[in-house]
Formats: sequence, C-alpha cells, structure tokens
Amino acid sequence: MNGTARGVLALLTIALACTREKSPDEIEWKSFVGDLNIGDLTLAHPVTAGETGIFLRLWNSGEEVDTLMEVDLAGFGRVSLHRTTITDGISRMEPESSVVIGPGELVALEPGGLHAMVQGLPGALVLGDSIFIRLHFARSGMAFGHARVRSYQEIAELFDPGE
Ligand SMILES: [Cu+2]
Repeated sequence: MNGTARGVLALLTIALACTREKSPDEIEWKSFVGDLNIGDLTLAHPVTAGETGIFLRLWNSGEEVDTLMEVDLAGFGRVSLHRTTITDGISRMEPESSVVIGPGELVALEPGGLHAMVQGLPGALVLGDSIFIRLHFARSGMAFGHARVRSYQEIAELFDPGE
C-alpha cells in the first residue's frame, strides 16, 4: 500500500470511529508541542462552587503514541482528569490518570465523556476571557495555551456539531 492509500484508510477509520467528530482540518489548532496539536481550549461558564469543566481537542499528527499526564491553570485551582459514564441511567464521574493519544488520533475532552475539571477556583470567570493553561505530555513535554471561557450553549455547538 502506498502512502496516500494508507493516509486515506487512516482518515476513513477515524471518520467511521467517530462520525460526529470534526476532521483535523476543520479545527483551528492554537497550541503545539512536538507532534501534538491542541485546539478548542475551553473553560465552561458558569463556575459552580469553585468547579467547572475544561474541554479541548488533541490531535497527534506524528507516528509515536503520546500521553496527556496533567493539565493545570498555573496554580489557579486544581485540575484533574475525569471520565463521565452512564450506568443504569445514572451519570458518574471516574478519575482518569492519563489520556493516551495514538499516532494520527484525534481525541476530544468534552462534556459527557472524557474531560478535565478544575476545582477550588478562587473567583468567577468572565465570558470571553482567556485563561492561561498548560498541558503536560509524557513524550512531547509541556504545551502552553489560552482557554476561552465559553457558555454551555457555545460549548454544545463547538463539541457537538450537526446534532
Ligand atoms: Cu468531572
């Protein structure tokens, strides 16, 4: 199989695996480290009891697996990785130690699935503000970016297009 055919096959596989997902060229990638591209960085508004969700997209455009180990807002609250699961109609959040991103893989941290969450925020967030954020990868090291403070309606449009 030549390189083009392999590329097309990889794209088809991604498209079939997550039919609602965008393709990498539909996303505005704003931060980069190594072969990792980071886009749609979001902090959810409003903050409830010092807690809110952190959502983003990751695309590994390289040929080696990498792992998201940690997310932080430079000391602004404490961030942990979670996964929302629904069992017998009850939604629960389980802690996740890390997020693996395979070669060519696009991974979304989004409402209702894998996500990051900040607790202990000292104040309210203002819609439209940008908050400094760091992502720590096992292989590529640290990426820096700014997460936009978005309403849940904007988040639904950004992470659930076409539904
Ligand atoms: Cu959570």
